[in-house]
This record gives sequence, C-alpha cells and structure tokens, in this order.
Amino acid sequence: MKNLRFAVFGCGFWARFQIGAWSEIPGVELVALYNRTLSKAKALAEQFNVSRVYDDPEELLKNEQLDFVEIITDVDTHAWFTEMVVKHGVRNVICQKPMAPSFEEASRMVNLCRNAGVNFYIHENYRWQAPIRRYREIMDSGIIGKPFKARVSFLSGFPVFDNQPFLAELDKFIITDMGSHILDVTRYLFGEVNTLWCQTRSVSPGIRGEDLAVVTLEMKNGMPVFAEMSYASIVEHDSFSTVFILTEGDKGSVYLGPGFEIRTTTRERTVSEIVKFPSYPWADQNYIVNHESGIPICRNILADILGKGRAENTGADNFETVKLVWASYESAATGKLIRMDSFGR
Ligand code: 89Y
Repeated sequence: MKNLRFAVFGCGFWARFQIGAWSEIPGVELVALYNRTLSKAKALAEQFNVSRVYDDPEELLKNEQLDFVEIITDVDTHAWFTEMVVKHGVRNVICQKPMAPSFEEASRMVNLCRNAGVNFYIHENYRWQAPIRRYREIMDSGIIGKPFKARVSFLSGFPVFDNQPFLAELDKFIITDMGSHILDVTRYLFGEVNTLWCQTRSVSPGIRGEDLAVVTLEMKNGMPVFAEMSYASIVEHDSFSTVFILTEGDKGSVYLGPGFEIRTTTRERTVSEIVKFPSYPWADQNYIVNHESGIPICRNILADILGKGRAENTGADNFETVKLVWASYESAATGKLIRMDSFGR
C-alpha cells in the first residue's frame, strides 16, 4: 500500500516530538513543513529528512497532495489553519491540544469539520502515556472492585516557561495547557462529568494567567474526583510530565506515583510494578513519558484514517474535555457549581 502523505503546520517546541513520533510509524510520509519563520522549518526538515518547506501555508496546500495535515501552531491560529486545510480539500485534520482559545471557537471547528465531512482529530496524548494505559488495565481487571473516589494530581515546579515562553503570556494558562490533559485523563478513567466546581490562583510572579487550579468533580457514575494542577509547587515528588492518580474502590486502591510505579493495594497485600516504556533519540528525557505517548496516539489516529480502527481522540470526543476546561473557568469566575448538562447551551 502507498504511504499516506502528510504535512505539518508549525515548527515550534512540540513539533519536533510529534514528528519524532510519526517517524516511528510505518506507512506515512512527511512531505512538507510550514512555518512562519522558514529557518525553523528548514532545521526540522534537515533533522527528519523532509523534502519541502514553506512559509506560505496556502502555497503548501496548493502544491502538495496530502492525505492529512497536523496543525502544531499556537492555539490562537488552530481554527484559522483548520479552516484553510478543509477549504483546500484535505480529508483528515489533526490539531494539537488545546483545540482552541475559547469554547465557542472549538465548537465552530468541530462543526466546520463535521459539515465538510472531514475527519477531525485532536492530538491529546496524556491518556496514551504508558503508565496511564496500564493503570486503566488494572482498574478494568476489577481488582479494586467498584471505584468510589479518586484524586488526579499534577504538582510541579518544572521550569515550563523556559521551553514554552508563550505559556507565561496566556490569560488562561494552566487549565488550558495542563487541565486539557488532566481532565481528559479523568474522563478516560472515570467517564463523563455531572458537575464541577473550580478555584484558580496565580502564584508564580511574572505570568499573566493562573498556575494553580483545583477542580472538584462529580462523575456521572456518582464518584467524587479531586483534580489538582499546579506549576507553582515545590514538592518532594514532582509529577512532571505525567500525573499521580489514586483511585479507591470497595476492594482496594490503586496508586500511580513517582517513578512510574503503580501500587495496587487489597486487604491481603500491596503489589508494586514499575511501568517501562522505550526511549527515543528525538525525545527530551525530561518529557519522556509524554513524548513516548505520541507514538500510540498517532498509531490510533492512523488506524482511523485507514478505516482499520476507531480513534479515541476525535474532535467530537475532545469537545467534551474542552467543555470541562471552560466550565472550570466559569466556575472559578463565578464561584458557582457548574452542571455539565446545561453548560454551553
Ligand atoms: O504544553 C504542555 C503539554 O502539552 O505537556 C506538557 C507541556 O509541555 C507543558 O505544560
């Protein structure tokens, strides 16, 4: 079978790792890169052997025959590029998380692709991290019985702005950047949400948005879940760049903690396992669990494009996570509990 041909829009910090993930997957060929500053595209093209680079996205779309496009530009431009790619007749669009800078814009993007009959996917990789996949397997095995409560925790002092300085300029920072992941992992493990209540704070100096958020959720299955995220935390065990999760059930509990260790406790014993996964030369060791998860998500999306499987991270599915992000901001601004059934109507 012929390789699927794709282009990447945006050659910033994350592009290298997502292209790296695609480079591990047979059956696809990255034929062109677009970036506003051409020198950045040229540098990536050299690293990954890409034959053509552009600083004009329309020209790229006119010249190249593409099966899909992956958009890894700044969040403000996601909708604009999605529209352009759809207009040029590309049938599959993958967009980096967070989908859009507002709830309304995300809604327009999902509708635009649906109406055009274009497959729309969001590159939301945290649920694909090896420890989180294994965590879900353990829960699904039934060993902890029926889950009744959980805590999903991301507490970090990692110098995140060194690699991604624009994050410090965002009016809305940690819930869009990390909350997209944390709330998506929460949905992946525990299902959809009934209500939520959120508080935010801006703790670190020199940033525009919030770097701390705590969200208390009631899931549709009745479970209370406490989700916390912070880039202001100086803690013994920094959770960058994964999350720590404790779930309690009526027969035991399961904890994903430091060192990718999962400890499963029943009345009889505690069993420990360290989740292992490979490393890659293109990945950054500080982000390794995160970068490795790019491979299974790309594989899953490719299977969907080829009609050989179902993608988990469709635009429509991710829109449920987007809703939780913006409902959290609404709750933080109003102090009110948000009922998800009526949010955004
Ligand atoms: O942008 C974020 C992401 O998607 O994973 C970690 C990160 O790079 C910084 O919070």
